[in-house]
Amino acid sequence: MLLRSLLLLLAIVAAAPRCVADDGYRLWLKYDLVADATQRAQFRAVAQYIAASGNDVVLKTAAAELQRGLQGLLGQAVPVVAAAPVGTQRGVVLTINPTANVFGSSTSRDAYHIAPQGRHLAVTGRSGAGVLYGVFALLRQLQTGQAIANLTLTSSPRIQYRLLNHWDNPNGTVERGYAGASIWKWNELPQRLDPRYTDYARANASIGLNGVAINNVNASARYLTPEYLEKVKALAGVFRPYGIRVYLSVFWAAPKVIGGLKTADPLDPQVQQWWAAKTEEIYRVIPDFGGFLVKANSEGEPGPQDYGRNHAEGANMLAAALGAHDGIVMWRAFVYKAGSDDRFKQAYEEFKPLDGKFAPKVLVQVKNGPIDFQAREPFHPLFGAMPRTPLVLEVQLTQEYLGMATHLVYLAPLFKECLNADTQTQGPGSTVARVVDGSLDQHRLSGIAGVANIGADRNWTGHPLGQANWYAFGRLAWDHTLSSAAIATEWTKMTLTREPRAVASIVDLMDRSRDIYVRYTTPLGLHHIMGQNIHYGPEPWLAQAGRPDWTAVYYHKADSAGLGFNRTATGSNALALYSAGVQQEWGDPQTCPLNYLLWFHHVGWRQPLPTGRSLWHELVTRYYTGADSVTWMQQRWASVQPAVDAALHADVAARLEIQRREALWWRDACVLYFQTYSKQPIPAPFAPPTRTLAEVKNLVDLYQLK
Ligand code: BDP
Repeated sequence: MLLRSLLLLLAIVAAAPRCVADDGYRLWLKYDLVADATQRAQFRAVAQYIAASGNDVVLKTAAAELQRGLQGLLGQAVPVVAAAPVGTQRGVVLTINPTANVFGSSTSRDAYHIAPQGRHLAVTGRSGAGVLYGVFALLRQLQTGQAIANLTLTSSPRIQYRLLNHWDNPNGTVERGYAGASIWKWNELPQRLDPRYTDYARANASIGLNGVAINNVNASARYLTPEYLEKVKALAGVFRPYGIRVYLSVFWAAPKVIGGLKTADPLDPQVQQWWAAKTEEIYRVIPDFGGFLVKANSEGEPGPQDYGRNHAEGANMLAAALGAHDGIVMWRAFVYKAGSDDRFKQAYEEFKPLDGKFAPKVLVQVKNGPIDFQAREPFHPLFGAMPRTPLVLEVQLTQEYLGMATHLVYLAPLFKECLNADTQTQGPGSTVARVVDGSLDQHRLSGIAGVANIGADRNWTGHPLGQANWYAFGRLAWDHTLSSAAIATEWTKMTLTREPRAVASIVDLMDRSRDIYVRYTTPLGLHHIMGQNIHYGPEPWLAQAGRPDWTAVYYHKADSAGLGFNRTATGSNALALYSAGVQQEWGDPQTCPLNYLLWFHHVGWRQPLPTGRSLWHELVTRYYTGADSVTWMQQRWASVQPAVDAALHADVAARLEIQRREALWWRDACVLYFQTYSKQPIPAPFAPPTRTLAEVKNLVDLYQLK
């Protein structure tokens, strides 16, 4: 009996498919065996060994990663040797050569060049990091099934500082983090280094990121204490072999809170001295420390304005504290004060006059749009308006206003929309991308920051497809000219499947997802009408909050005449912050892109739009077709089921079902609420919602835990 059960068990185990459920931990670095035997043989022929010499720690990482990747992809061990052996064997040769003439016009230390060299494939980097990026590029070729024998590839990043910003707190929570707790286990550091830190660093390096601000911009002063610096040092030690530097968000009033001073006035000599000494202390502990990220005089955080000083005086004081160290200050421009007629204008009004007043080590960090990471915003008017200051573009990977880790929203199209936007400040072609990469104003420094969507969840991002947003951010930080679809294709092939029809379907689904989200939540340029408490779900009727600019009615301005925020000269005139060309296009409701219409115009309900429909008709159409599109997304996802890991497929399918319900929730809430102003019926062929506004409001109140 026992024997029979045992045999039965064995038979079951043998019949089960070999692969285990994919829990998402390996991200896009799965290195599974290449299925096609011919291709595998071709790859093997080229990579019989890896040659790498020297003591550079990042070069060693590169060799180890290539070995690991080849072993998995080819299913056999590939030795790492100091020098290519004589004979006929072919291998991959990794070399650092700062003076080689192979990197094109780029001067970046991160540049790499891959090319056949005799019987070998040479990966040359200007630094160890360059080699590491080259190795990851090579592995990407293999993972996406492309030939490598004659591969010739030269690449260098367009942006110098490519950072993730973690909004992680010392107590293990993450501000607006939807993938579990923080990945940093402060209570265990520095003694225990979770292996996850290394995999995190690998993942970042694989997409070209080279910096990590590890703590929340709403910063605790605690990170600057000796006790915490030891912990930060331990993390820096894990990241260093991957070419990644650590940065800290600082609490402006730290000299008072942990320094015992009476003031944090940046012009006070004692305060200056405190920061200089603190900075020296940090560099003693972490010699390659990257620098400071600062949120000051914003949302209740202290700052130099508390002492009558401006942002430049604050930032420059920190820059002076950095002295000769190779560090920078990233000073955030996310500021808005209560009581202004239009929050849209405030960062511009505070920062534009300071252009040219910042010290050379300071970069000003600007969110992609003027309000706050909405599903769609026009580009921030500071881009192009501060030619004498390097501006860091800050985007959000964590989906604070985009359905958190429940809704499938691929963000590359959002990032690209901002990067490709033409500020026209120096004629056509003055894109945000060229402002940010420094090429428009010939800046020596350039930077881009993504607010991380990573947490302690096994699959890192909660939603399995959230990983694609992390991936896309890194790829665009390296090269903002890559297309969203190309990035989605790479990611899908490495992470989900290489079955061509499934890849095409998934990429299509991803590439349309952001537009669909906009349609069922905030079409035609509506913004900031979400549930206020947790920034989730609809709450367009919200009229009372801690501040007027935290309500929804402040932004949509619905009345019996129409809908939208008049930001033209007859309204708040925020449009005047843009260059003449942009003003001309966006200032006229006839030529303003429909996607931005209600950002800038109060439009009559019956006003005909270029689509041939009235505003009301168009609005309803978008809400309904947007919500319907989620069903299309579900169908698309269902169609790829055979090609994708079963557990992962089921997970995404379940989240899509929530998304479908919540799209209907958004649709009903918004059309029913705006209908109280438009006083018009839901046009055919759309069927009116089957629930009342009161019922939907009740649902929202429950959700917001009021
Ligand atoms: C908003 C978030 C808030 C952040 C703030 C910021 O709601 O939690 O602290 O931005 O960027 O999006 O500083």
